[in-house]
Amino acid sequence: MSLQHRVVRLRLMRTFPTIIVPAILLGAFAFSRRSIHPRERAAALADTLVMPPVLKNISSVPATVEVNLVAGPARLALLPGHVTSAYAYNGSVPGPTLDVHEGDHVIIHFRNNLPEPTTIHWHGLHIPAAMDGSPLRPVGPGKQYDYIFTIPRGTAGTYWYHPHPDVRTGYQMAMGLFGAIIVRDANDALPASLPEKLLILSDNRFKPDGAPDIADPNGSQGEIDQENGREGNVLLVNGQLSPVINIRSGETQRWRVINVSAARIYRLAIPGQTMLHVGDDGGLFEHPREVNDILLANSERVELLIRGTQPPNTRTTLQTLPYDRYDPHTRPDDWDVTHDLLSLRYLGAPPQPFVELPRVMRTVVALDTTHVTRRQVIVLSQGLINGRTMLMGRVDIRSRLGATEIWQIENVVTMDHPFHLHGFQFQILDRDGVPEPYRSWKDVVNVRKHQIVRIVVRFDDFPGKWMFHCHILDHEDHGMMGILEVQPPSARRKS
Ligand SMILES: [Cu+2]
Repeated sequence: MSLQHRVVRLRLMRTFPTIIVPAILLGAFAFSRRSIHPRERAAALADTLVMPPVLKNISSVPATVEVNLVAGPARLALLPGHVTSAYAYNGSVPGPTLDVHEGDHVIIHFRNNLPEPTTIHWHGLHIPAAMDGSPLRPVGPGKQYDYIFTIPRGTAGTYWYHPHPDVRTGYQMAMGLFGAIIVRDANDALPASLPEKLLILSDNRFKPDGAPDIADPNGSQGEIDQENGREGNVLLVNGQLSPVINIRSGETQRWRVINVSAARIYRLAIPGQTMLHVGDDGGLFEHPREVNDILLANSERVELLIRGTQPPNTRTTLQTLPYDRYDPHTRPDDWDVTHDLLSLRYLGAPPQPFVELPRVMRTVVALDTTHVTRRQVIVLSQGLINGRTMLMGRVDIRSRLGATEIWQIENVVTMDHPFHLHGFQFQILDRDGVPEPYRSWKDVVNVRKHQIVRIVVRFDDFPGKWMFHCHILDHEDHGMMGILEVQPPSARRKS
């Protein structure tokens, strides 16, 4: 961040009052409970939620992150307690986290040890098309590919990576292939002292022996999966069942949450307390939003500040509340059931005062819509985009490098479709004509049943072919996808 930006930020921090929650009330609880034995306290201090390993940087060059990443078969427990044959990145599910800074030069030596073609898509990153890991550039079994890119400035946030081969994305992810990407800003507006947790939310369906239960596409369950997207009845956080996060009364934790589920949309809530929503797909936005619950569609990310507003020695849960994304004809019977994802356990330690937070975290400049060169209508119906399924050899939309466009995404059917554009972050203008209440950077937007969402996007860099698709993996694998070609100014328009 430049000095000028820093000065602006400091000025904004002075202009707006800070958020401080008084800890006085909490103090009353602190001494009313039994005292805890030191040994008990030490055990209680450890979260049972385990963070995925971090990819090891093998480069000694400053601002360079060079890593080895292998996708291959593995024997491990996708369902805790049941070892099975799975797919894994570097032998772990979730895969190891790619932890980088803005401006870093990233080199990923990828090797495909799977018995089938795959790719790695760096979901949400603004990088050259050849590095995007789209279905257009499969990496065959036994083959290697070096993904090389630079992390653009101003893109600090939470992203993720996953396979994106033609037709097989849902299968490979159900087998265990997904991992997180954290892009850091050296001058992050949030205090570095906040404990940070990464929560990768996945679901899966298992056979009795613990192997992923992937339905025969011609059977009745397979047909339902194709319609609804494959939902599993086992909900996992970082591959774990009902793990525990400890929190101290008065503490503030920074959670980065990623929905890697094939079809499940989460509506996250913590009974008894609110959450501060501070970031979206493309990182922090301007002002924290206090929310009771938050919707997290497939492939979306949120950053949340979780404040320890409850008294010591209490416990609550992170839940996913019912959310009706379904067509009434195939809506599952248990759609209205609330699921617990993890426990939030308040330690016995006396409350501490809440940390001060900036009211303005990052300036998100609105994309200029006064020079929009085109308005594009995208119609989502069941399994189709603009009435057709994807063809690898066909370009569906041609745009010019440097153009700013408004895309009007119309869902004309009775189920939600989360729409993802590769390579470019966009801003949501409005949903059914209602202006988006806050501005943030997004790469996926859930377009609800019969909803019209307008987004604005600027193709500022990186010509080439880019996917846009529904992020319900079963829909994507069955062709609910199209190809955008961003053409340099010199290229002649073919149609
Ligand atoms: Cu869809």
